[in-house]
Order: sequence, then structure tokens, then C-alpha cells
Amino acid sequence: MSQIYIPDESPILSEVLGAYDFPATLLGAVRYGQGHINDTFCLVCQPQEGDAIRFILQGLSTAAFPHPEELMENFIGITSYLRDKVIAAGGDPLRETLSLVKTRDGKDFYTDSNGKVWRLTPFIENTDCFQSATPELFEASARSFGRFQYMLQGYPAETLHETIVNFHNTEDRFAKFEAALAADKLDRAKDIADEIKFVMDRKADCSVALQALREGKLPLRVTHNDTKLNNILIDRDSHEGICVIDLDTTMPGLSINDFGDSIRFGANHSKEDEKDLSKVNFDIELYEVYARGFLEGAQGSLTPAELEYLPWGARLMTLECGIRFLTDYLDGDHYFRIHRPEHNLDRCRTQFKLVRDMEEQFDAMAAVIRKYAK
Ligand code: ADP
Ligand code: GN1
Ligand code: MG
Repeated sequence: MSQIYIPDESPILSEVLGAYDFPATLLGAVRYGQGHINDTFCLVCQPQEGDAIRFILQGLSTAAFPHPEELMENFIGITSYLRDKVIAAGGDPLRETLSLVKTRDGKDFYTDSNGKVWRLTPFIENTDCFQSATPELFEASARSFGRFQYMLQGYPAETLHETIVNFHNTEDRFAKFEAALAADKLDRAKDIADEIKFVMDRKADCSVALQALREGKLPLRVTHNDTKLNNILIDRDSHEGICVIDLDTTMPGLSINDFGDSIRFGANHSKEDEKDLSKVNFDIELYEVYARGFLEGAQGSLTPAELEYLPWGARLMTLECGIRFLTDYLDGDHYFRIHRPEHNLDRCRTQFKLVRDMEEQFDAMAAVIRKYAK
């Protein structure tokens, strides 16, 4: 193992890599991707002849996922179900859904000596993963996320574990924010009065989707719940979304949240952590492109009430995400990986700017949905 490259900050990798048999000489592991939660590495194996073979190795975040074994059970159930659907449609199951490489002793994942769970998946080659996209690529991602939900319509939702309890319970997110504010562990509240007021002024909004669920207006479905553009792999040849990834939060949820989280991340021209807020603007044209693609992918499966609440999905996912970043900032940055001291505060501010923009353009957002709803 000594000649294999392993990043200094992750010495545990040598133990984890030892749990797997690789098909060719393993050259090493490098940190990979821009996810905020899991520890993701790309592994490269070099056969004597031919192209390198790559894998994605992921250590599941212990801060985010208290029951990783249950999460892996969901992962296996969902990917097996999708594999059958892809095969039935004449597609390539090795490219159109994720699959697992087994450990030397035939297990689906490895638990390291610190108790952290790791999984190994083949790298899906000839794809790109984008942090921002052209309208065409954004629409392609929308079709894929809409289709993902459509394909999972018949999945036995009751068999799925809730990997993060109350994940998109915006009322609960508000309550957790209030608790973090009351604790104010690091004495940070004194400098963020504007952000605190922004959240407090929107307490009633946090109940809009949940109230519609309680009243039976919105159905629970199997949803992805983390539909960022960078959770989809785009095929380099067809420029279509080929594989929906990051299935760790796929569980019963609201369709409007899958729509909304994509809008939050992709219907603007700035980074999620842009410091210059003058560059952060909600783009209703990108919103329209996404709405068209998502509804095409969902193939008429959304109810009239779901269609009506789609704009709320966008507003609420953006508000909720901003609240989550702010809560983590108050709490000492334990949940989202940060790369600079005020990173979560910067992320929160971009979300709140987008919420303001959406509030101003809310009627136009509803009109766009009416245009494409059938
Ligand atoms: P996180 O929960 O931390 O966001 P992801 O599962 O989204 O973790 O993975 C992080 C990144 O790794 C993705 O955005 C993507 O770039 C890349 N990735 C993950 N799985 C694969 C795969 N099987 N093939 C190619 N790239 C992948
Ligand atoms: C996290 O895992 P990743 O980076 O794709 C988070 C999402 C947030 C997102 C904000 C499990 O997504 O809920 O919306 O960051 N995932 C989890 O960028 O909490
Ligand atoms: Mg991700």
C-alpha cells in the first residue's frame, strides 16, 4: 500500500482501500467534487494496457446521517428498482443509475475503525457535473429530475427509512434556528441582526407547504430532496442528464421541494457562496426553462395543487436553505463543510437575496407554471 497516493488529511483511507479488491494497480485517491456533506474521493486504477479505471469512494457524513446502515438500505433499494426500470426501457443500467462495488468480504459498504461508513461506486465516465449551466443543460437537468420522480412513482415508499428526520420540515428548521440563536454559542448573533430579522419576518411562510400537506392538498411522494444541479451527471455526447446521483436523502417528500431546490441553486448566475450580492439575482428565464423541463420529465404526474404550489417550492427551499446555513453558522459550522470562516454566513446571504427576488416576482413565477401546466 505504501506507494499509493493518499491525501495527508485522510490517513484512514489506507484502511478503507484495504477493504476492497481493485481490478488493476491502484494509483491513489484525490478529493473530488463540490458536495458539502460527504467525504468524496476519486480513485484511479491503471491497468497494464488501456485507459485508467476510476471509482468514487465516499465516506458518509456522521454529522448529517445518524443511521448510515439504513441509508445504505435505501440506496440499494432505490438503485435496484431504477436498474430494472432502465433495463426495461432498453437503457444502460451501469450509466443510468449508481451501483455499488462490494468489499473483499462481499459487503455493500465498509465501516472503518472510527465507525464511519464508506461506499465505492464505479465512476460514470464521459459525463460532466456542473456547478452552473447553460439554459439547455439546465433544462436537461430538469427533465432528469422530473423523470426521476416519475420513475419512482410506484416505489414502496413505506420501506424507505427517513435518513434525516424532518429534513424539509421548514417549521422545524425555523425552530432549530431559534434554538441556535438562543444558545448563540460563539457570540455571533450580535453581528447578524439583519439576517435574524429576515428569518423572523418569514415565520408564517415556513408553514405554507406543510399546511397544504396537513390539509391533504399536497401528496407525499418518493422524492430526491437534494436536487442541486451538481447532483446530476450530464452525458458528454447527448448533453442529456444520464444519472441522478446523491441519493442519500431520497425518501418520502414533496414534489414541489424537488422543483424548488433546483431553482434555488440553478436559476441565477452566481455561486451559492458569492460575497458580492449585486451579482446574485433570481433569473425568471432560467426558472421558466427549468419549469418546462421538469414538467416534461414528470409526464403529467403532478396534481393541480402541486402545480399551483411549485412557485412556493422555490421560495421555501431557498428560504429553508438560507435558514440552515445561518443555523450552522450560529452553531459553529458543524454540518456544512466550510472553506473560510464566514462561509455559511455568505451562503445564507445569497439565499436570502434570492428569496427577496422571488417574492418580488412571485406572480410572474405562477404565470410561468400556468403556461406549461397541462
Ligand atoms: P455530497 O453529498 O457530498 O454532495 P455527492 O454524492 O453529490 O456527495 O458526490 C459529490 C460529487 O462527486 C458529485 O457532485 C459528482 O461530481 C461526483 N460523483 C459522485 N458520484 C459519482 C459517480 N458515480 N461518477 C462520477 N462522479 C460522481
Ligand atoms: C447539501 O450534499 P450536497 O452538497 O449535494 C445538503 C442540501 C443543501 C445543499 C446546499 C444532505 O447538499 O440539503 O441544500 O448542501 N445536503 C444534505 O448546497 O444536507
Ligand atoms: Mg451532492
